[in-house]
Amino acid sequence: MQTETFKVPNIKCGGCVKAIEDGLSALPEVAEVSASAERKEVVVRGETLDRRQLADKLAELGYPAETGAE
Ligand SMILES: [Cu+2]
Repeated sequence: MQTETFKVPNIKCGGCVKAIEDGLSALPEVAEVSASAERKEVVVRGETLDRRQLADKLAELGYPAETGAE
């Protein structure tokens, strides 16, 4: 299992958390998504994750990740 963590500054509330968790969970390679409004962080687990694809999806959902945060 692979883990990718993203810093996402504009997670503001539970609605944002749900939108991100639902949006990323829709990707077939994603097994688990945990978003936190408190930490402004999204943790994704799955097999063969493509970090760029996940970042693109976050941006598409309206929650762009900070670049450079590995
Ligand atoms: Cu929100």
